[in-house]
Amino acid sequence: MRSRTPGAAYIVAALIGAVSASVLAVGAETVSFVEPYANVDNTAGWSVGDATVNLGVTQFSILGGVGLAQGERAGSPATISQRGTRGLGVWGGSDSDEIDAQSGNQERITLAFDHVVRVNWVEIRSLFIEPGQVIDDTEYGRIEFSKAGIVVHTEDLAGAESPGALGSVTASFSTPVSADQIEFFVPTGQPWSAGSEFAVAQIDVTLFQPVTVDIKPGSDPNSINLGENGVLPVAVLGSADFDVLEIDAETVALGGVAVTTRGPAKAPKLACSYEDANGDGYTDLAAFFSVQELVAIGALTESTTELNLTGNLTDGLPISGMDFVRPVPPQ
Ligand SMILES: [Ca+2]
Ligand SMILES: [Ca+2]
Ligand SMILES: [Ca+2]
Ligand SMILES: [Ca+2]
Repeated sequence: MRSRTPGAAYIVAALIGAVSASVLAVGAETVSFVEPYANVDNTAGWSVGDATVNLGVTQFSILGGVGLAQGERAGSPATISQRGTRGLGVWGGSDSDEIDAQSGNQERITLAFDHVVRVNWVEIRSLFIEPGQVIDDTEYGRIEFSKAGIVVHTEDLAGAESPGALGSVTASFSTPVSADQIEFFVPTGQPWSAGSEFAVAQIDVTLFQPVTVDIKPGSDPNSINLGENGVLPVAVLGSADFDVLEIDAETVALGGVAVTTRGPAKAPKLACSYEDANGDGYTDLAAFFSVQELVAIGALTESTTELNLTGNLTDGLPISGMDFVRPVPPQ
């Protein structure tokens, strides 16, 4: 077996159909809206140090286009502000450098992703202990995580530090939250709404699960006769850290070709099974693909050197892995 985990340039291309030059590390990614900035696609004109700037836009892209940061006030797009020591806010309102909800005009920063990601932790700043609040001296803020438009997790965060300090509050999750949207706001109609304002500092997300793929298990090199009318067996290997039962087999594809089917035409079943393909004691997903389907769409030609396997886990997080192949011309 020769396999390796994919570079993120590949996964970005596979997920959004774009050829991207972005280079993202595999695994968890921190997006930072405070200095030093990270995984923001364009920081031209951004704050230096403690200065507050009006970014002059209502949205911008992050993570090589996988995510979009959006500003909103009272349900309409609003210009985003940014401060090097605090992060994102919505320009205007009671505090131009933060998200607030004065006069019922609720401001909101939304981070929307084009697929489900796992959110590992979130940091917001400027939730201070501030004398003179309505119910007590604490500032509050809410974070809502949603998937396909349904809220799946809510975090209410309260102030922890005195004005003048950083006022940083981090929410981390023992089980990361699977979501495709994160919304930051101060809920209206709460006794503590007035005077509560905060900024979005950083998030840490996992964009996809790298998987180890073995094309033609037990064989290397992975020679494939381009005239072959049969199927190509491919194993996605399980491990102590990865249970292949988490994979939604319906979504698995190799080179863009879905798992082939078998059985009666009226009741076809996916050609896959769970077995220990490499004998290491961990269950693997064995899936079968039609060689001629791979040839027909041009995924497998005489010059192909590797094939990519994609799919989703049952929670929607994408998987990605690849293995090398050695095509043999039809004989
Ligand atoms: Ca504001
Ligand atoms: Ca504040
Ligand atoms: Ca092999
Ligand atoms: Ca195994």
